Amino acid sequence: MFKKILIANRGEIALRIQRACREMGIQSVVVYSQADRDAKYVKLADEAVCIGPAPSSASYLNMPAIIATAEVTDAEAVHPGYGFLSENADFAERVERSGFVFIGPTPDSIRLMGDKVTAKQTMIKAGVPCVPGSEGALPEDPKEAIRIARQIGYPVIIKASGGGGGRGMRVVHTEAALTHAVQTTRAEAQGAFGNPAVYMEKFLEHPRHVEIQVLADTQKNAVWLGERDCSMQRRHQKIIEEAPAPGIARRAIERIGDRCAAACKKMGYRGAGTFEFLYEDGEFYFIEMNTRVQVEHPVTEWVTGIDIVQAQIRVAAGEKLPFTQRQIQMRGHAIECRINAEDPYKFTPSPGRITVWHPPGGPGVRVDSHAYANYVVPPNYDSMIGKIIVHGDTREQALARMRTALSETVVEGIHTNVPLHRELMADAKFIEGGTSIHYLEHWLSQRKR
Ligand code: MV4
Repeated sequence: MFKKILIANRGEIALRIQRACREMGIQSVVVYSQADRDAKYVKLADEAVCIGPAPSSASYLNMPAIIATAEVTDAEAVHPGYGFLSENADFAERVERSGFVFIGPTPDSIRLMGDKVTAKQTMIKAGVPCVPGSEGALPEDPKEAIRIARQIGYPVIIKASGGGGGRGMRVVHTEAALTHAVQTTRAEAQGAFGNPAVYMEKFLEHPRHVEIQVLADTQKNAVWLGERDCSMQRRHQKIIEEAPAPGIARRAIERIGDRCAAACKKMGYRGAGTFEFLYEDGEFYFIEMNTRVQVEHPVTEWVTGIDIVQAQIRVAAGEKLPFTQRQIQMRGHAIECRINAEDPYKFTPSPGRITVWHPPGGPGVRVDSHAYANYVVPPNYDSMIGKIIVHGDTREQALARMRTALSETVVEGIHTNVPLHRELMADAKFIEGGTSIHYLEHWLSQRKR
């Protein structure tokens, strides 16, 4: 096992990774920007190195500074967390070329899944069901696009192969609008991703976002750890996630989970990963694969009892997965609320000093946060300051525990979305379960105040 790991991230996930290291008896080094000097994980770290000024481009995205820090501190491996460089194949490659272990998949896997056209082709070959659409990238000839769209049926969606996570997409409802939409998406894709390739899919109008967590080792073992329902989102930012997905038959989930694990084996995938699906009318359709640990990993940890961050570290060190699929049992129900420093009505960021900080506690409550009283939320990064995760024997118990947890939560000095979460935990449709990806935005447009 590694003696020392460098954590190339900030915020709650830096603290989460640090805790995993400590429990495993591994020393950790954190890198931080000038804006994060007073962060909790910096104070708690075995070693901390300032790598640059506040803008991420000069610090958390500064590859030479991060690799140089690994060198001077004698770290053996680099954990990238989520966001920042976590899905940057060139970074993974530079880490490995410099003689360190990248705690994540191989650069080739990251590249394969980062290109959405090759990702989809890989999944089709591996027997993972995908949204009907163009086989590969759309050809230049507009007549071809028209032919494919007729075959699929309108509405269709044009997506940039270099995009993902909601960037570079356009819905098309009529043939009259198709050629222009393809052209514009291509031009935008070239500008934003340096890759003009686009592809076409049938546009699903009211799907849920259901994802499968996987873990794979370097000995071709792969397992899936159940699903998460992440449909409660606004502008592609998830705010509530839960496991299991309410109202979906276990047989259907098992079938898709087994396909995901089989695909990992076929690809020679290593590490943690997430297969994102749209779920509509009883069917799953693969859209993208994420090759990192995700924000919402705790809900899976709680229903499976598996520490995903520790597992990432173990498989990166070459250890075999310590469990087989049969040994993985799902128990109870977990819900996560992301706490953001933002106006709960207008969603404008609300950085600044947290004057009062009372996180919740009690049975079945976990709080992953780097915040504390007097902590100053910097304006330079994502507004998420923590996550409240609850577990119960049933969804009803988990909901009750989340309501209690949110009622105990006090954050003063900045605005947070805690009031929004309180309202949603009392919403009849959310309580019923199974709302689509459009529910929150629709709900917000009808909301009083
Ligand atoms: C779609 C779709 C409907 N039909 N693809 C948005 C993020 C990116 N991961 C894929 N996305 C979508 N792809 C087809 N064929 C609707 C979305 C979508 C969405 C997906 C997941 C979570 C939230 C979403 C919000 C708007 C649109």
